[in-house]
Amino acid sequence: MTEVAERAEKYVGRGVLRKEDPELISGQGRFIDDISFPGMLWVAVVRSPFAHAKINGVDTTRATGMPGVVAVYSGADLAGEWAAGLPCAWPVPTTTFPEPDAEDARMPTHYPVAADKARYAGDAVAVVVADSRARAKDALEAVDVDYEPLDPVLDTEESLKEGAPVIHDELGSNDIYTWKTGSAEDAERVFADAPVVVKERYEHPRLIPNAIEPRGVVVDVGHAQGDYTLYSATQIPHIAKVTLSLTMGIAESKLRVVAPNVGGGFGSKLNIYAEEAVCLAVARKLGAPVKWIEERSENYLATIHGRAQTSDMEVAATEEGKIVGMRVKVLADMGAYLQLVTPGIPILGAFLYHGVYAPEAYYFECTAVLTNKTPTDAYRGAGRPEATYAVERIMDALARRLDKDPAELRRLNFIPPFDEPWATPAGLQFDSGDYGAALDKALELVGYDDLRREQQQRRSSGGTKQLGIGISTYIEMCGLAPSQVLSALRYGAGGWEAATIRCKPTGKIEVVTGTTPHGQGHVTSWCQIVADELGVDFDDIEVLHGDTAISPLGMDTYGSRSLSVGGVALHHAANKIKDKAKKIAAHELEASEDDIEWSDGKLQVKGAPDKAKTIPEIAFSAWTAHNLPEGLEPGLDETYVLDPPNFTFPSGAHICAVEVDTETGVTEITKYVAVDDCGTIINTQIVEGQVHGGIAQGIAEAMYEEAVYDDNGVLLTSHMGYYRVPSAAELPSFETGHTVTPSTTNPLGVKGVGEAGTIASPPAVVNAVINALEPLGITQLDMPVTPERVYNAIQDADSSPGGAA
Ligand code: MCN
Repeated sequence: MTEVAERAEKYVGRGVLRKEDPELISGQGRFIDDISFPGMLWVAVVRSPFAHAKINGVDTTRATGMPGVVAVYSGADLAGEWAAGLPCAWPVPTTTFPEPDAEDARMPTHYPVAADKARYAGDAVAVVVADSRARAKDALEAVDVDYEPLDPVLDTEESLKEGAPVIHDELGSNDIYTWKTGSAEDAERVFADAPVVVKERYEHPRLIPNAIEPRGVVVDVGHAQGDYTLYSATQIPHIAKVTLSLTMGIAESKLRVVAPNVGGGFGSKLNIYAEEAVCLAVARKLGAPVKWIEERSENYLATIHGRAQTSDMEVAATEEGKIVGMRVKVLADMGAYLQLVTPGIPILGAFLYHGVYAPEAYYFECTAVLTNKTPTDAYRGAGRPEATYAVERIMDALARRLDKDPAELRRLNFIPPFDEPWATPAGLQFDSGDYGAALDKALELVGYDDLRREQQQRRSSGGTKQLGIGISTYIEMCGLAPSQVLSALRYGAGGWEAATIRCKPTGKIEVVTGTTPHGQGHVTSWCQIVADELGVDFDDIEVLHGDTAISPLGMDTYGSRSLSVGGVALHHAANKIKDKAKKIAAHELEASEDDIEWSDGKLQVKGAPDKAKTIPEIAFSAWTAHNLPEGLEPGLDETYVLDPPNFTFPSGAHICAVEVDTETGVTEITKYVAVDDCGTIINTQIVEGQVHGGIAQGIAEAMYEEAVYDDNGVLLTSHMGYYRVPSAAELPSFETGHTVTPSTTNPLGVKGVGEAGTIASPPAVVNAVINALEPLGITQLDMPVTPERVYNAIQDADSSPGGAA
């Protein structure tokens, strides 16, 4: 087990208030729409109203003549601007992991503006450039696109059938890959012999990410010709710089990418979008700064969607409920194009469909398929909510089948507590865990026994408000890193992260991080780590990020990786600072290096506390360089680039209690308890906020949200009036608790927390609703469990042969 670093613990572990907030809550933040340049032009995008249509021609004459319009470009006009299509960095091959691949991934080219065919309603087909936003928008309707509508294919199973409309002609069919892991044969054997087998199909609805700030892009043209600064509401300025250089044929040295304040992303801004390339192309063509700001309804069409997977999940068990096998077949809707990591999303769940249990046989298979809908990609949790939902739903189904208490069934099957890496049936090494401890704590917090008693009373009284209790004991895999493992999964980038600490002669500390926070509070957390590690004042530390000119090295923020990779890199950089500072302290204090120790935030001669140097004192000496040890470089700046040895595996237990009105189908959450284990906690308040936000998003998924299309592939839930994003008023108070099993992967013992709530909560809610309705014979409901869906299920159950009527 890695030793957890010893620290003074002055800031770490406390709920220090976020340094970021005064600026943000007093309107001083600088978001993308706050950025403008003299002579700036506005870009607006013409989007296809058809889900699938041939483009026979684009007549720009009328639009070009409109007031203020500077240029109008069709896809064909811009074709010469692209050195390559938009990037897809995760070409998951058709293979059985971890064997070498048999066939390469089938990757359609995705040009930023479609020239031949529109492939989803919302696909960019032309671009207007004008001297104001309003004039650019006005001219959109004057662009005459000659569409020839084609039959769309909207359903994944239909899309795989022989004779289905082909979305990308060059591929010849719509299947992208079938990727497998585990042993189908072992699973077959175990399932054939098992006395109890439960199989269910779970539909994971297509979701629309709703960051407070939609996307936006500003491109400034530099003084030197061919020199561009791209400001984008993005989570990934570093990845954008590399990939957009390739798409645009711009040398990396000529492209600076800045993510200013970003109003949330939730994975949807972990992408490279058409509009980023379009704005660069227009700025290059016209030699002027340009700006594009996404409208909310555009956001619904043209920003990636999430989830959209069907899982056929099976569990095999003994009569006593001991699980012996788990297998799942997933059908994943990629949408019309492969965005940055679209194909890889189901693979992020592939290793977790057995949850916190240890079946002897495990098999996962996923087929990824194109449809004429908005592309899907990473949305908070990305693959892991799908896995968790399936395994935690089937645990309840198994409990029902065996007439066992769902908490007891889980306890019977937990992987026992461990603090050494544990080899999973799916081929990973979980870092550490104590799943029973989290469940016990959650059961106690929620008052499980009392709730079950109340449930029995309500059931016997036959009232119309039935109580349901739902449990979710989840595990997730985050801290996306070890580059070698990512490479085995065919991920197209590394998983390392960089941190630089500069100790300035003034006593101030500059931290440069390669992570790109957009709501996660890295500035505060990173200051806590550095303040404790270097014994410096929290307020003397400044954290710089989100600008490739200032922070050239980085892999950005997603996959709840920032603390366990970027924060740990910072810890290592601080150690490098201390190592160098020790040499200078020893020299100045005329002691041997071996006699210098780090104590109470200072470097001091062992046993002589009055003979000590602080980091700011040494930083000044290192800057003047008047009296440094022979051969030592001046300055006290260090960089550490970390590629950790493993992912981290946060876990926990969430329990939801609901009251379902059997006359109306309305569900009210009466209690929600979350016990999360994210290893050592740096900032208790930030963790609390992350968990709260995550649970809110998971409840939204379970009860409210779903992207719905009509038969022609037109998005019906096209704005917030139709797509129901719950507000605080619809959500209960959450009761939270923690267990701490430090990660064995990193010296801080930390695991990620940014997605935990979203991953854990949907099965807790749906299990609770089904549990409430069990006496009516209802054992299956898909998300979202809206009043209408619940009401209809009750009506169907009433009229069925075994129904209550
Ligand atoms: N933290 C901590 N102790 C821990 C774990 C985390 O104090 N043991 C703190 C970290 O220091 C950091 C925050 O919690 O300040 C989140 O850390 P981490 O779990 O490493 O996640 P990331 O910073 O990498 O954030 C990414 C994650 C993802 S993948 C999505 S999606 C998401 C999320 O964070 N999108 C968000 N949280 C979001 N929060 C906001 N406000 N907006 C988004 O778009």
